[in-house]
Amino acid sequence: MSKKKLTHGQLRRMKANHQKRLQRGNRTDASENELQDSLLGPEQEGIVISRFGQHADVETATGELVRCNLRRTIGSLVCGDKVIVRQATDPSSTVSGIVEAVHQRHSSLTRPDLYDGVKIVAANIDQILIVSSVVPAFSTQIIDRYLVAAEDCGIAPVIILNKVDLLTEEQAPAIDKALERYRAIGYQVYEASGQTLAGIEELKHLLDDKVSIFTGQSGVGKSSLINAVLPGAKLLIGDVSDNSGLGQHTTTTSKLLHLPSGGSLIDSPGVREFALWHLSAERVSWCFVEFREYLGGCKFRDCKHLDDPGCRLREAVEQGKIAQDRFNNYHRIIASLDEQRHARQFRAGMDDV
Ligand SMILES: Nc1nc2c(ncn2[C@@H]2O[C@H](COP(=O)(O)OP(=O)(O)O)[C@@H](O)[C@H]2O)c(=O)[nH]1
Ligand SMILES: [Mg+2]
Ligand SMILES: [Zn+2]
Repeated sequence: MSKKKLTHGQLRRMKANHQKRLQRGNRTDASENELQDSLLGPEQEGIVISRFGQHADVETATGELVRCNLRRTIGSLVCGDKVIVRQATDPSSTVSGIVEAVHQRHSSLTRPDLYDGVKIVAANIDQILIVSSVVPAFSTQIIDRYLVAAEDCGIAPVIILNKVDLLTEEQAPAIDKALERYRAIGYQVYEASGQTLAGIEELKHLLDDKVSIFTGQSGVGKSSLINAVLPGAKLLIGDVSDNSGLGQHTTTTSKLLHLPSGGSLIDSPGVREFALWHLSAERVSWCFVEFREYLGGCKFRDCKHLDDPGCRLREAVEQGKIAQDRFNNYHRIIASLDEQRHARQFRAGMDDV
């Protein structure tokens, strides 16, 4: 995104102008960009509903949808961003407005990018709903990866077990135990069915007045749940009966959807899978919330929490204070980071040729 080469001075000035715009609020100022300004209406508050190419669809405070260009001063703009927009007064212009400035984000959902470091996928999200199910198989390994990603972004995760209608008597005890472990470390857990609509009322309340995003493997029923809480959404529902076990990919760009109760949902293909390879082992251990009180207490500063002597984490596992399953998943993630980093270096090396 920030490919243009700017000097520090230019960047500073751009930032200062940007700040001025934000502070100015709704007042218009014709001294700057006079020509264009004469074709633009007053400044209005808005929210980015979707972002694509060089444009953004912005919903104004009065509920109008405006297709906007972006001022050059805007470094990054994503779905969920709160912005200041001005609508074009000339109805014949190709775009109907311009994004003047972006308000500071209270949270950013990010994913690592091979070339650009970390990429922001969506902004101002209050909670990440991690959807799991029994088809595809229930996996704490996958849930823990999503939990790490959510903790890293500082956005509250909530675990949802979908397709409870398919839960068999044999499966139920192990899954109940796993969910209980998550509750014990402070996470909210919901059970629902996008099919029978069990638990949907509770889910609706969870979404009240918040900006939420659904994440989880393909086929767990994210689209079905979104359709259940917001019938007008009409998201396409994939088919997991094919051999790959992967549902159809139906969404191509992130989109913000309003709920009748006042909350919003961001439907985003960018968060199907959270890659974690950009995180250090220390960061991953911190993202396991119940590990935090033991971190820094191991005998060796570079403790790998394996068979290192004096490992406080391992002691906590032995004393039953940390669940063995979570500890195993932690080590699996650490091992996968190394693998992914190697694969990535290899790929990056190939690209250089
Ligand atoms: N039995 C059952 N099937 C469901 C439920 N929710 C979704 N499905 C089915 O699971 C498949 C994948 O659902 P979809 O919403 O497309 O999953 P997504 O890939 O996570 O968006 C579809 O065939 C749905 O009909 C549920 O609660 N119970
Ligand atoms: Mg879907
Ligand atoms: Zn240790």
